[in-house]
Amino acid sequence: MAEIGDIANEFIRDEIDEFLEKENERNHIVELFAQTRPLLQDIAAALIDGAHEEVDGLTQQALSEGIEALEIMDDGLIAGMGIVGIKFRDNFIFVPEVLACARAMKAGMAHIEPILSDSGVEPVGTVVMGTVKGDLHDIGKNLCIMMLRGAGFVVHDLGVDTSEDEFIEAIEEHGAKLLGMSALLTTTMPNMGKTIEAFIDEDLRDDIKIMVGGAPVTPEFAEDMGADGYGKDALSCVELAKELLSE
Ligand code: B12
Repeated sequence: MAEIGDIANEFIRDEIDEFLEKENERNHIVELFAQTRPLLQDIAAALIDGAHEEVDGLTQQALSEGIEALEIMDDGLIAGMGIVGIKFRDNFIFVPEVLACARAMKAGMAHIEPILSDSGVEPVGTVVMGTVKGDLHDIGKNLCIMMLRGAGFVVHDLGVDTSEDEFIEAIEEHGAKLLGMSALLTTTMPNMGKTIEAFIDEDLRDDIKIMVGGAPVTPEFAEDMGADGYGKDALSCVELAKELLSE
């Protein structure tokens, strides 16, 4: 078993020491980083620090040194985001810090995505995501999208205040088999149900899977409105997406 001392990057070692309290998560992350190239550890560290310009530069450096785009994404960007996700869940950091990290992830992904799409790496699946009609909250949805893209999904982001028709058009246009809806207001949550009804009316409901999420949404509410699944955070969104598309 790897030890924390096997990790070259001091910042990552300190982050693990200070913020990773659950033993199984800690062991998993130590194992992961102990096997990661030092340069990719530096990328993860810069991402956790929200230093987008540094992530941008280091990602380009890693590519120019011949490291595979997929490896940079998995062992640098996604691994770093894993620590960010845990710190956010356990209330060590809050939305502004997560947004800074998301910006850094985006800076790295800007170099990785074109390479992955050119290299014909098959996307894991295609997802249409949006915040429902009347609702302007998009921070959580954007985190989910970022993690989905990081996990290899192609995501068409419809943004906020998305009508039933816009969801239907996007699903048809992109041939997507999975729809994700987000809502943060109790007043807009019912629009998820209305969108599901619109898919039924158009005879399209059986062609797709539907997942929902957002702070006020519960698994019971999701089931009642006829969704196929509910995810409590960005990590479970990725798991759920994989599960629904494999059915
Ligand atoms: C930031 C914020 C805003 C920002 C939004 C900026 C933006 N670009 O998103 C602004 C200032 C615009 C705003 C406006 C309003 N807001 Co506001 N807002 C918040 C706040 C503080 C944080 C929300 C947030 O981003 N959370 C962090 C993210 C990461 O969490 P999340 O969205 O839940 O997402 C996670 C999971 O739920 C899940 N998830 C999310 N979506 C999906 C989708 C799928 C498919 C899956 C699987 C998972 C998933 O994964 C995400 C990542 O882990 C909350 C309070 C709070 N602490 O929650 C109030 C809050 C949501 N807002 C509230 C209100 C009332 C409003 C306003 C009506 C205020 C006003 N009077 O104008 C307006 C409404 C505007 C509109 N029409 O939408 C209330 C809602 C109350 C209610 N029960 O309905 C809250 C709870 C504040 C409160 N305590 O009163 N808001």
